[in-house]
Amino acid sequence: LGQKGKVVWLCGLSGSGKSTLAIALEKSLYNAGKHVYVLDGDNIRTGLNAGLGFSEDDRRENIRRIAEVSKLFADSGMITLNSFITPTEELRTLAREVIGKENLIEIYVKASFETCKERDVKGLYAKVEKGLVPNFTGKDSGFEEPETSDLVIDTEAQSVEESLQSLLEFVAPRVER
Ligand code: GGZ
Repeated sequence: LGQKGKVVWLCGLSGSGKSTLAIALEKSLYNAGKHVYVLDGDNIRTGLNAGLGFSEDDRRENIRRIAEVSKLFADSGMITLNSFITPTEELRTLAREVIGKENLIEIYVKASFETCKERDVKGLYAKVEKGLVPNFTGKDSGFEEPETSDLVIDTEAQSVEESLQSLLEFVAPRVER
């Protein structure tokens, strides 16, 4: 039908602000009349990817399925906002290859491990400190800083409002059709 959606992919550490920004962006784009949908751990790891954990292989399968699903969403005309750590260049390349660079906007939501740990919105970093979370990203599982993102949002340097503003300014003109 010639419909073309887009995939906006937010990567970054747990607690960096990805989901907060994805949900705020969803609201703004929805209010502008766009068909938009957020995929994150809450609706993916509980359903489609229940059973996948945080080993290297599981993360790869997690990202692969998410990329395939968001490609279908994009084909249906949806703007999909993906909020996943996507910790390595290998995984980001995988997503790029599945979705196609022309349909993908890659955004790095940047905040240091220390900052995320201080925020500890969900109390997860406290559990990590107690040794209760194996393979935690930034601790005993790696995070490679993306170097080819289309946009970097520094949530340490900017407030949520400022971050959303820069995100919206960048994304809005790129999802016009
Ligand atoms: C990283 C973990 C882990 C481990 C549970 N490492 O901030 P959250 O809590 O609500 O979201 C994080 C989510 C990360 O899943 P992703 O699918 O985005 O990861 S990946 O892209 O690497 O596949 C975090 C929670 O799951 N969580 N255990 N060990 N994050």
